[in-house]
Formats: sequence, structure tokens, C-alpha cells
Amino acid sequence: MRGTATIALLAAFGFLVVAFNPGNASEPEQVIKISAKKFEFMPNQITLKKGVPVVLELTSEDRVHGFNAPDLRARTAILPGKTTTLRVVPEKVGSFDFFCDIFCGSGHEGMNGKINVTE
Ligand SMILES: [Cu+2]
Repeated sequence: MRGTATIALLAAFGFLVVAFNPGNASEPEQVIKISAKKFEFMPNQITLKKGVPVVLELTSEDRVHGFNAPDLRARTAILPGKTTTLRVVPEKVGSFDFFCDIFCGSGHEGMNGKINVTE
């Protein structure tokens, strides 16, 4: 019985150590929702801070689209009915294009936006 109590106590203590570890107390990463449809992204202008990670939550209102920001090495397909997440850590300041890279119809070439990365 005593052994069981000791193990339970150790388990509880271990949980406390994990729960209060300062390493887990960091700010949650910013989430930016982007929706895609023929032939635009909403929003199509995004401002990020250099070195600060963000999570993009990508959804599609109609069909399969692509999201590609080559300068940020960020690319994924966006499937309808599903949320696709993409973590981005901007490494340089500037204005970078993103665009749909899965052909989606006659307005596909104009389906793009800008990511501005500030200091
Ligand atoms: Cu497209």
C-alpha cells in the first residue's frame, strides 16, 4: 500500500513539474486565418514581424487551391472542408508575394497577396 502511495505522489509531483515548467509558459503563437476562393485570398495583405513565428490557418470556400510564399519557404495545398495549418517564421524584412499555385480557373493568375515583414 505504501509503495502505491509513493508512486502516486511521485506521479503527482511529476505532473506539477511539467505543468509549471517555465519553458511551457511562453506566449501562444499568433494565428492568422486566411480563406481562399476563386480567385482571391482573404486577407490578401498580411503583416508579420521578423523572427516571430505565426501559424497560418488556411481554408478554402470552394475547391483546391495552393498557398505558396517562396521567399518565406511556405507552401501547402488548401483543401475544401479542412483547415490546413502552416507555421511560418519570417527571417527577413521586406515585402513578399504569395500566390495560388494550383490551377483553379481563368482568374488563377491573379490570385495572390503580399506578406509584409517588419523589424
Ligand atoms: Cu489557383
